[in-house]
Amino acid sequence: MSDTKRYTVTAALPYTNGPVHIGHLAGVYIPADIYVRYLRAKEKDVIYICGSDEHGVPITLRAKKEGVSPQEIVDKYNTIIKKSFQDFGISFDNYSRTSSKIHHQTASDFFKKLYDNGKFIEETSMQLYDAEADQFLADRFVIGTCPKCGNTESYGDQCEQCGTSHNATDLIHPKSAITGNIPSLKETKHWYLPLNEYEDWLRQWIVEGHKNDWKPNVLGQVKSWLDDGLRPRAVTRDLDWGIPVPVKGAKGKVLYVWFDAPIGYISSTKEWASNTGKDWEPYWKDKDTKLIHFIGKDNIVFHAIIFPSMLKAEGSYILPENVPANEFLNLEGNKISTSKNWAVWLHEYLQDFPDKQDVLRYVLTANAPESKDNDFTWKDFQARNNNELVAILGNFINRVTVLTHKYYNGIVPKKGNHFKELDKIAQFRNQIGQSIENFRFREASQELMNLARMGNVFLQEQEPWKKSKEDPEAVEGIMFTALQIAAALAHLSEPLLPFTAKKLSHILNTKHLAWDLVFVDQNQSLLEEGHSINASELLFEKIEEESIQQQLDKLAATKTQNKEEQKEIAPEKKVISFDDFTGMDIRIGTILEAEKVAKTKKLLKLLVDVGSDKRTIISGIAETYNPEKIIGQKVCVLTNLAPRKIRGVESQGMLLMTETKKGKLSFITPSDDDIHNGEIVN
Ligand code: B3M
Ligand code: ZN
Repeated sequence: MSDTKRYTVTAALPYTNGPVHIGHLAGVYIPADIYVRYLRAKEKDVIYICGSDEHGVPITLRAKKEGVSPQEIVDKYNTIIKKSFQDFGISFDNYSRTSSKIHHQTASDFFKKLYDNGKFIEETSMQLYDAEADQFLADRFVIGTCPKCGNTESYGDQCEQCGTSHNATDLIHPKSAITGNIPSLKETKHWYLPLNEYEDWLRQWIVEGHKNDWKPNVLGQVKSWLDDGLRPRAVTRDLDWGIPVPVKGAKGKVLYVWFDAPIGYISSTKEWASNTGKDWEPYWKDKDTKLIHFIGKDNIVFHAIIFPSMLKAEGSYILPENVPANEFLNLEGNKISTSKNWAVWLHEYLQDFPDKQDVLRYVLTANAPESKDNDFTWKDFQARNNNELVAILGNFINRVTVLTHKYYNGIVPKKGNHFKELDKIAQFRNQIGQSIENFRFREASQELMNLARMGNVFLQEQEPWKKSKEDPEAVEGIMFTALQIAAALAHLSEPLLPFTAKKLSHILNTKHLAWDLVFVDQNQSLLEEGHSINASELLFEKIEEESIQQQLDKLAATKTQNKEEQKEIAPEKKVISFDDFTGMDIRIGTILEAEKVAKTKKLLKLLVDVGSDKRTIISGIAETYNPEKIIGQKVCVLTNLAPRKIRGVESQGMLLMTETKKGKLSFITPSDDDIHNGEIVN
């Protein structure tokens, strides 16, 4: 750390498809903020870069859902996100937007340079297409089974369950997220980054070069992708929301969001430089600069594999020094979900607890998902506040300041005896610093708390309140020491608890001190004899049952609402015998032909191959499925249902379907492709 000239620290650009929640904070923005605040205290040249990620399918989908334009969506959430970060004290040097002009220009130029230098493969191929929506299906527009882990809700570009990044055509049983249709294939041209050509280099750089300093969860993922082998990845899309592909013959095409978004770090740096009159280039091109990306675990592949390959292909940039990714935070035992509103939203937290930024910071740091997924509970939030912030840190400061006013009218007394606790201040400083440098923020938060604990134990052992009459000189030395510990807490808490540090500095009437100067020895004190402190104030207050209950009630209401939105579970039917069941002949079939039944809304006439024969079945699925889309669909058929005439046509069986509350139907299909027509379901 000592000889590093400069740091460029980035935090993942949040998608502007919703507000920021505690999962984002714990995973990315708080750890990055602690890290840069620490570097600033170390008087390093550091910039903290972020901005809104305003392209990509998540934005388009949200716009469709709310019935407004993508621009309206990004404007709305960019404003909410930016303000909540500010109010929460996340100290970005620059917060930009990927819809900005400077970003469009930077991303365009980047693509153009790679294109001109022959770094892409141009290829026309068959891609998933939703005819009804008139839309190619990539990324989050398509959902299907992950070829690697079997998760049935994988996106086209990435499976959130196993983290694998893939091409949309790799999905098993793909389905359009827009219409629910089974996609067809249509030809289209795209530009691909041949990741396979970077495989050896990546292995060398990461697996060999960073085996000791990258977090095990990051290295593990990277190794597994490299072992599976990398393939060319399309970096363009057929969409109308995004940055137009800046080459001939690319009308209607935009850059893939994961191509443009990380370039957003560069454009945000450029914006910062032009606002501050600085030069952006050393922050991205000087090899004495350390580039550090703070991200969540679902972003690892993009920051450890794809973006570095892009930077390498471009040629003039430095590579990330580290990619400290966190795991996920759950909320009260369930996965945080924007669409299910299962989250603690930052802007709402700030409304409910307007002066408690540091409480949330502390709880999310002390319980950060650094090496495994973790759970946030409101009970734990309350306990950490009441038992640690109030009872340990707040209590120590309160005792010191109240006694200083009582005994000395707020004036720092003489030093007197040199207590060993004074020497520990520098040790604590070093330990907290080491933990932060190693991205162990939980540990740092506990060491800070241990420093306050040491202060409490010291006072408890020395009992100045018992000696104030008979040994005033000893009490001076004790209080002097306690005041130094309090001042050390004011300085060393700044990265972790910036609001508290500010308040405490005000109470102690002391100014910011560089990190390395936080120590006490024979020649230096943090608060000199004769220095006067300000009136004592409480740093933290107890959080009562009532406000915790309010938060729990809010979550309970969300749960109830989500349940109501799902279909109520139908009551169980009456018991049948085993023979009743085996009497039903259910088998696998494939739809060969489908056409609408004239003058009906719901009915399709199907020809289904059930192995033994091909038969006509009339099925009420026309409101969910277009006839041309379901040719080739595998289905389950009840084949021995007595034939019935429907609209003049004999129906010789029934398709098994499930239906959502909203009336959307879905076929029951075998999960393996090598199940053949005629095979029995039992
Ligand atoms: N917008 C964050 C996400 O997955 C994504 C990060 C971009 S960082 C360049 O929500
Ligand atoms: Zn998967």
